[in-house]
Amino acid sequence: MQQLADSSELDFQSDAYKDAYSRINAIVIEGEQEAHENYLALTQFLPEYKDDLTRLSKMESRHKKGFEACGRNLQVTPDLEFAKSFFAPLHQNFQEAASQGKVVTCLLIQSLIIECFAIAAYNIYIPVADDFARKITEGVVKDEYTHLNFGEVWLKENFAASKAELEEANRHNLPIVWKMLNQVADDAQVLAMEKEALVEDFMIQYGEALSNIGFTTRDIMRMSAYGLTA
Ligand code: Y39
Ligand code: FE
Ligand code: FE
Ligand code: FE
Repeated sequence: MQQLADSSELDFQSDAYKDAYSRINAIVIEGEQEAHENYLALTQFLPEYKDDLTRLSKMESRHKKGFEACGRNLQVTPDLEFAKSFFAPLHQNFQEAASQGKVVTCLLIQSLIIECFAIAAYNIYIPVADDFARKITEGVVKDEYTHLNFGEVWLKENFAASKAELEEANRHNLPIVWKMLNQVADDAQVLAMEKEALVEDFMIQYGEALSNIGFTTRDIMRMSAYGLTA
């Protein structure tokens, strides 16, 4: 779906824009911080990929710094408390899986679900961003595709042994993503990011990822339907 909102109407300095940005910018900053921590946590389960995961983790720290600069550029103070509560359910599920050594669940949450969410959000944001944030976000989204790819490649190589855990983790975590999207829809709209476009881009990325890993179209349809009514 095309971005329908007219970005030429946006006033990046209006109170309404800055208020919505204080939450969306915080979500992105907190998300990048948690992504940094999540890739570091994964090194303990995948020691043979320690260098790769450390590199991904450092990229996430750079992303965080970039988005902090975007907030400063608009003189917006990010509402980090809101952002922590926004991510809490996914964060808790990741932590719980990590404490049980469930690497497949950790990869599904971070490298598939969160990366696809990030790619969708950044793709939809780029055409309606201010010039400063657009340049930063264009650089970041390229990295996010490589993070998604890391998860896809590992899960594809370990598909048979991972399939049941992936389906279970999808069932528990996909509904949370729809709730998160609903929570952020009004603020996203103020930034000229349409909820329908976010949902569509997420579904395309996530469906393609599941397909690359080895799921059939039938599996993907079934798995994608979880929590759509959330
Ligand atoms: O891997 C990453 O860098 C992901 C952590 C970043 C998450 C970004 C979450 C974006 C949601 C924004 C919602 C705006 C509508
Ligand atoms: Fe990132
Ligand atoms: Fe934490
Ligand atoms: Fe990432």
